Amino acid sequence: MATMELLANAIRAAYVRFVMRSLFTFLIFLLALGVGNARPSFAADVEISKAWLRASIGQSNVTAGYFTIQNIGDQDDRLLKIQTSAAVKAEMHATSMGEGGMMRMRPMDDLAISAGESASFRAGGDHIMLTGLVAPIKAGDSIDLTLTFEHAGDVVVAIPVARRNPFP
Ligand SMILES: [Cu+2]
Repeated sequence: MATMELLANAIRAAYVRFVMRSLFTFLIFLLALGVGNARPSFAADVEISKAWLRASIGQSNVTAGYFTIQNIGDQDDRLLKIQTSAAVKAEMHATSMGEGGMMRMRPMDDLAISAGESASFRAGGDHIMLTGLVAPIKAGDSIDLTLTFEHAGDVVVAIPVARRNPFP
């Protein structure tokens, strides 16, 4: 009798160990799957370079920023949105020569970057416009921008602030 009970207990214990081990393996499998899926399609597909923000002047609550986006992925992408806690609004602006030689700028809906190509916001041309600065931004500061891409997702870049173009 006692032997039968011991045997039953041993079988039950082995069964519980088996289930626990299977669950654990399954969990690890899920984790690996999730990490494997998340890595390659995000962030790694775009590279930001030559980034800088112009220091704001006096109490002005507006300034501009510039950077180059390299699409190192194998699919075309688009920059859709820019956000920062340093300003109420961060927009992409296109600059063009208007009537009478006046420079004009207008908001862009998005910026396309073909696979393997790059696109730039440059001093004197298209730029990022920050309006409603929370506080003046000074040379030497670093401001985080969150760039939202159609495919690469959200990419956070720390952009240095300078008085004049460090990449002429
Ligand atoms: Cu502008």
